Amino acid sequence: MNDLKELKSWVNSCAKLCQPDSIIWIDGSAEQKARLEKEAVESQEITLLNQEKLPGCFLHRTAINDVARTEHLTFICTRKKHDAGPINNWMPPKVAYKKASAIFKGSMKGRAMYVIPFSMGPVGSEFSKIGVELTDSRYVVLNMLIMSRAGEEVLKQLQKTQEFTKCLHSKADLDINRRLILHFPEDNAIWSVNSGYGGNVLLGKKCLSLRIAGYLAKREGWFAEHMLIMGIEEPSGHIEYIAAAFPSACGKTNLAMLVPPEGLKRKGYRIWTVGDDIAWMRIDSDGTLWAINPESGFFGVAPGTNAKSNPSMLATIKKDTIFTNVLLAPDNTVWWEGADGRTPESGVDWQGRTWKPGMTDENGKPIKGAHPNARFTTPISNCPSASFRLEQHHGVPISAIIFGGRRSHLTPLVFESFNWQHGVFVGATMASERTAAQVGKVGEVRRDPMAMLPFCGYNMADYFRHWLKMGRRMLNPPKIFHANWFRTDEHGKFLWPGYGENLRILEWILDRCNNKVEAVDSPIGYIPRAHDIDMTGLRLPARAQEKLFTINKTDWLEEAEDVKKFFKRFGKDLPQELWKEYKALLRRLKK
Ligand code: GTP
Ligand code: SPV
Ligand code: MN
Repeated sequence: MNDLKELKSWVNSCAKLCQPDSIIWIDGSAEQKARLEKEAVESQEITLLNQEKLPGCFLHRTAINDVARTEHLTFICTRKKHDAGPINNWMPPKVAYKKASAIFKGSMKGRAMYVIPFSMGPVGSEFSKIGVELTDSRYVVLNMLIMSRAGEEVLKQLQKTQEFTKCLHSKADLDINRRLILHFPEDNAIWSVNSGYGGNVLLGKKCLSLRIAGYLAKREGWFAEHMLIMGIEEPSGHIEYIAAAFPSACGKTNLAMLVPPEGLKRKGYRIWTVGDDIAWMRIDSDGTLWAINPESGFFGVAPGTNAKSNPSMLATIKKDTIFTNVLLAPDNTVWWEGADGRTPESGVDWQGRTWKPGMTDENGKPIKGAHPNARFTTPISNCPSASFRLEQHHGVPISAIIFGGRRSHLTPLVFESFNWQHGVFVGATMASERTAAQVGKVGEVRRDPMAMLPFCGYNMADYFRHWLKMGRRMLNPPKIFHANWFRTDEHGKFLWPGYGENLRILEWILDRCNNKVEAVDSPIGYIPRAHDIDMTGLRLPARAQEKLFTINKTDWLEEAEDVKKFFKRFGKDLPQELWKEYKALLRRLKK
């Protein structure tokens, strides 16, 4: 049997660079986890919450300039710049290693280095990939134990497969000026330093499962996507699965565990949550697309999570959960803006300061108790709607793919693409208003193809080509749709109630997949006939439904101009098929 020589020698070389006091291998046992929790409480990395009300729960606060992904400090390091493409930040590997080595040097002094062997996907599944993360943060270890399958069983599997992604992380001194999130797809490696925030440091998540996995997926002929996966069960017991790509903080988690609205209860649907953030999808021998969620936990947005918006998540986070950057209430529980019940009379805010409701800053703006990108890390197995197929190596078959963004104007509630190629165009031309999930100006519309703008580990023109090619390989490709839950009226109010009510739209989508309803032709795709969306029990304000489906040709022509500018950034690399679709759209809009 192989003795994991390569792994051990890599661990040693990293230890030589980072100079930790000790090296601790994470075995995945309950005893070791309890010990780490105890140590992390003692070192004040985390705070023990009210164990009566929140058993197994902890609070963590990040540094105040380390609360979201830092896309401007995230790099794809390929030998050729062209391979990273025009969208990614790029650094030559040699330069990157040299620069980062200087920062990693001695960065773990006085701390332990933890070695976390983890599997993305069920251990041993065809889909799965193994990574090993080295980190000096107990918070990272505790999060990785929730988000991935980690420990000894993974090492056993590694002895068989040999292949793993080398993930090196050090919080160093959390200095934003020396923060780097580096990806080396050609070396199957990730280096992250000077951050302690989620997507920057839980390297199995966006770094491995999207940027590195995407690169592998292109080479090996599969998909690694920023998508939720959910099952919709009809009373007959038949379950249809869908995958949906919405940008960060645009509703994946909420949709993945929706609760059917009152008016549709009579139909007896049941929702099964497979995943809320990442989908790995393969074409099976039956010619259809099958998907797994490589993660085993949710890293969900806290603000706005309440009994109405997401009751399943509320049930999930009652135990075994790590809360990050939320408000600490006087009874040692947690609170955030948009939580249920009464606002606590006081508390400690996400920055560790005394907080009272109604406090304002020097500009008169309310001071928030929780950061807008405050999150919780919680095991999927706690979720009442967790799919019974989570551990199945085969995944679930996908009937529909939904792209979507946060657009207060322009895009209708839902439309369907004419075919796969047009669907790829719809995904490639997606745009969305920025949220608090990444550092930058909230609200600004930016193009975010397939919700992968910050997560594509190679040249995005090749990514589009890969999408087109995969479609040609499928006997039975999923139908592609576009949804927008966020359109507003002239007063800025949401036109659509969203959340559970979104099931009404999913129902139409599935009816379309099963050829049960006709649709109306429009310049941008097929849209529903008004009576085909079941509105039982839902009364929208006058004309809201009409406004939700308005397609304003002038606005769309303006949008097309922006698409053209975006496409031009790829030069001659952009697949001709997408230009063809672009021209066809213009023709339809001008007709
Ligand atoms: P990431 O974890 O960052 O990838 O985000 P996500 O796509 O999983 O987003 P999430 O479901 O956490 O939702 C983000 C925000 O959008 C929350 O504040 C939600 O309350 C809000 N939201 C989700 N679904 C809807 C919806 O259908 N309508 C409206 N108006 N808001 C929604
Ligand atoms: C996102 O930003 O899309 C997230 C959170 O899901 S993070 O893990 O930070 O990427
Ligand atoms: Mn996400």
